[in-house]
Amino acid sequence: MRAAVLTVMAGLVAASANPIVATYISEVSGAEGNEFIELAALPWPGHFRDLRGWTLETSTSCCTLLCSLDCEQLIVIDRAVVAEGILARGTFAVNPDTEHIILTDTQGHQEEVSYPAQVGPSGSLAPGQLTSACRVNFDNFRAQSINWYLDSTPTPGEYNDDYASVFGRIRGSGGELFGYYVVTVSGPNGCVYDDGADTLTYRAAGLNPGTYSVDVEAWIENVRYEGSYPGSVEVPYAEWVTGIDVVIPMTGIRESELSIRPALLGPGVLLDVTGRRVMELGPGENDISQLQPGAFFLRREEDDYTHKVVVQR
Ligand SMILES: [Ca+2]
Ligand SMILES: [Ca+2]
Repeated sequence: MRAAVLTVMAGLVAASANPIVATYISEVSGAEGNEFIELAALPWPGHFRDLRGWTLETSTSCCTLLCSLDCEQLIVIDRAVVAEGILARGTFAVNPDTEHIILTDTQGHQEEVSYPAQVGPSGSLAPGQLTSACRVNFDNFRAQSINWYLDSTPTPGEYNDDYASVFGRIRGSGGELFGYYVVTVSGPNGCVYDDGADTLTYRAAGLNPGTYSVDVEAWIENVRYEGSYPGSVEVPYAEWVTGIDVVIPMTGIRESELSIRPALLGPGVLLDVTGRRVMELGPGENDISQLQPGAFFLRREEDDYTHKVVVQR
């Protein structure tokens, strides 16, 4: 077994793990008479965010937000609320077929969405008159899925729903169960991930219709294996495609990395994937021998700077 020690450096850090990407623009509709932009704090909707003073620009309008996102809340900005000066003040308009939206926080950080360029890498997807562009932003442990899909039944004020998902089982060629795996489902209309620890089944959620390939990286102890679903997977609109099982050849590569895939930051806390506080972290080495293998988040409390780590044994 590897050393179960997590080293926390004082100050900033090693950029070897990707930071979690937080997003706020959740859904966009340019349908005439029903234009709206939905805001949600993703991938953790429990996260409070004060949006007052943030600006929301489109190609033909600009408004300043007057609201905050409370726990699990979604906020809908439309012409009516802007006209009444309730949640925002200024102007508001969204085009259906081509648009560039910029959300700017009070520090000047910007989140941008443009369609059709961004909503589907094929460059052919725009929400149009009858659909909305919806974002999925799930943090699946090490593998964060951020993707856009088109939804024919918009959900202003509710979580986005009609994306497609791919389900299956991950096993070794001798029936082996992997300690940890990451599944990647990718194609011209998007890419999503799932991962799992000590389980056979995966669900990769958040897809547009289209043709996808399914690839897997998997580990038993510190040996890494790779496999793919043979052939491509046809994904219909808003459906669950099941039985996409991947059998992985048991020819692996022994990894020499540390058992913690590291993102080292200043003193903070270790959270589990539900956001529950697992332990306080001090500078230097922290004994994590009591932790089960899996994914955790290191969070520096003073500014919520967060990195994912994966504990493997
Ligand atoms: Ca829907
Ligand atoms: Ca929605």
